Amino acid sequence: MKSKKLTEADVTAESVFMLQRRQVLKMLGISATAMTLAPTAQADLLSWFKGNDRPPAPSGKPLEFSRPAEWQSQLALTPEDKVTRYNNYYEFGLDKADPAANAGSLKTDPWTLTIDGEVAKPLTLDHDALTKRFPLEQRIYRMRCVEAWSMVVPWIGFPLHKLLALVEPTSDAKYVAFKTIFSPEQMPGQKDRFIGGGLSYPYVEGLRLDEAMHPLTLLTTGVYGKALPPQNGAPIRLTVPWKYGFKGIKSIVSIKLTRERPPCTWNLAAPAEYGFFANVNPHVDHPRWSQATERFIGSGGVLDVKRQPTLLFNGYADQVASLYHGLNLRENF
Ligand SMILES: Nc1nc2c(c(=O)[nH]1)N[C@H]1C(S)=C(S)[C@@H](COP(=O)(O)O)O[C@H]1N2
Ligand SMILES: [Mo]
Repeated sequence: MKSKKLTEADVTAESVFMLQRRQVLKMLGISATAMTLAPTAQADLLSWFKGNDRPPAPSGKPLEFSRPAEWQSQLALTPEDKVTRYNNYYEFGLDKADPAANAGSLKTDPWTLTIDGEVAKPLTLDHDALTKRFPLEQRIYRMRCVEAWSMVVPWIGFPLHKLLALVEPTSDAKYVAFKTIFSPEQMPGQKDRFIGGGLSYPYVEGLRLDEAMHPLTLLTTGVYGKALPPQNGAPIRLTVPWKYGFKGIKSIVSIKLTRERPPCTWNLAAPAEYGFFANVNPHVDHPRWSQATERFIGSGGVLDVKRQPTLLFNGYADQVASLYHGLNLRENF
């Protein structure tokens, strides 16, 4: 880190923000004059960040769900403790361990999810409706982060197209825009640039309507048989298995059908590095690292690093390649 202050120029990649906790503390420590934080606010942040003594979220309640054969898999699963303890959720800090340590206090019930915009029948769903309005299915999906690690995860949820059918998109609806809850009181990363990695909040994402309607696209309310823990995006998050993980926006409060392509958080932060489509593609490298292979996070210990080839569309090419017929995937990354 050359300068003591993060600037816009530092907002270039997820890996840039993988600062060690002590580096961030150091930055907070030296920032008393550099930053315009009131002394009490800074003390609050320091005590928050030293935390990891906050109570962990209570385990999610067991869900009722089916296991449709077409969505199960013979792939080895990433163990539950890794799925729920190795996370990206910058609203709660930049370290992979931060979300599990810090998201437990996020209040996810009551919750309101609003679906509106270019629709004939806008809808709001409360917390109970999220798991009761549509039958839940377990779907075992590969999950590939743009940082070149991957997991195989047994998600539980319902296909987004069922919800979209209910609200009846108008003929002007071309895209679907998603938004994470904005609650700086509960999310230290939204309150402070250092903790939140310099992203702008609330986190937003978007899909083309045909991508949103695809049978693989899931609104996810659970994992490993139980309601999602907060660090994985409770009470409801998006899962688009053929795209990089950052498209999978967490803790959604708004779904809006739009005419124009909606803004996306990582694309806004670094448009040359994170495209709107973000389809997993071994042939289109990130400007600063190769996407040809990935580190699979399985049941082994830290030394058991399994490198495997990245698959086009993350292994779902036979199901989704037709969505991109005639599109130059190198230009539209
Ligand atoms: N609101 C919000 N959603 C988010 C993120 C985030 O920082 N904030 N991180 C994204 C990234 S980069 C990844 S890889 C996945 C990680 O999901 P997981 O922690 O459940 O594996 O969430 C995505 N959704
Ligand atoms: Mo990611």
